[in-house]
Amino acid sequence: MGIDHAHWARYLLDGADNRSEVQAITKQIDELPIDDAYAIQAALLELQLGRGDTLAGAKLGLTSAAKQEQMGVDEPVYGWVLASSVLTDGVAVMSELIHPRCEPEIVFILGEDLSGPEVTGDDVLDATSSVVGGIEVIDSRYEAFSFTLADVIADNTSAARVVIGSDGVDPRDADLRTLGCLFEVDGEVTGTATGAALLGDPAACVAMLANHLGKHGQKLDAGWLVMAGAATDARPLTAGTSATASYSHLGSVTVTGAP
Ligand code: OOG
Ligand code: MG
Repeated sequence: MGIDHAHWARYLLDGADNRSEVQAITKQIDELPIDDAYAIQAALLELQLGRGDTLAGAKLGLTSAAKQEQMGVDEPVYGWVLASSVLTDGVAVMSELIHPRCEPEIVFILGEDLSGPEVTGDDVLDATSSVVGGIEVIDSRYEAFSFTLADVIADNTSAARVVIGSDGVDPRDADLRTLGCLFEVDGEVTGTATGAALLGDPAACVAMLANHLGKHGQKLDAGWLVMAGAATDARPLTAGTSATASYSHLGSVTVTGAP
């Protein structure tokens, strides 16, 4: 019998809604092929759109060695960003999440559509109206924040919230590979990185995402935001914790864990 995508989508959504972690899917079935994992992700998105949410963009994850090592998964993943998850700088969030973590993100704001299969990093720069700094709050629905590649894909790559800074640059006015980021949690530096930590070039990551979507007959839309993936490892965002990502050219962004 085939894998019931709608069932597992509902299972993950219930975990998020009930704020309770759930057992990894791969602990319950013999095999979860990557195509089925993306089909569960699509079914989950359909449920979320069905109750009134809208798409604000898309994301990559596990595009840096730091993140791949932290999570024990060695391939990039692709997911969706819902409008309800996008926050502006300075807010306190999280009371409704399970075990949130935060991580710095370079965020592309698209001025034009990008549709694969043959999108290049240069095309991404052409289609991008600005690049801004952000912090993503990820929240795996799985027990102990632990998963396989297929599990994390099904779970929409742990997407939960994203805080977007206001100081954008034209992507042609800054070399995104040398763009620097300093990540601090409660005043302690927990990570530093440059854009090149993202598979050599953040724009090439976004091109990979556009090409992945192209294979499924989908595209990145003008007006969307796209996260290229965290360049440092993620840190717990517990109540009262404050995290700041400071970028060269892009200003800084802060998020605080609410009780
Ligand atoms: C998966 C999400 C990865 C990133 O930027 O690498 C991600 C996870 O670590 O839970 O968003
Ligand atoms: Mg991320």
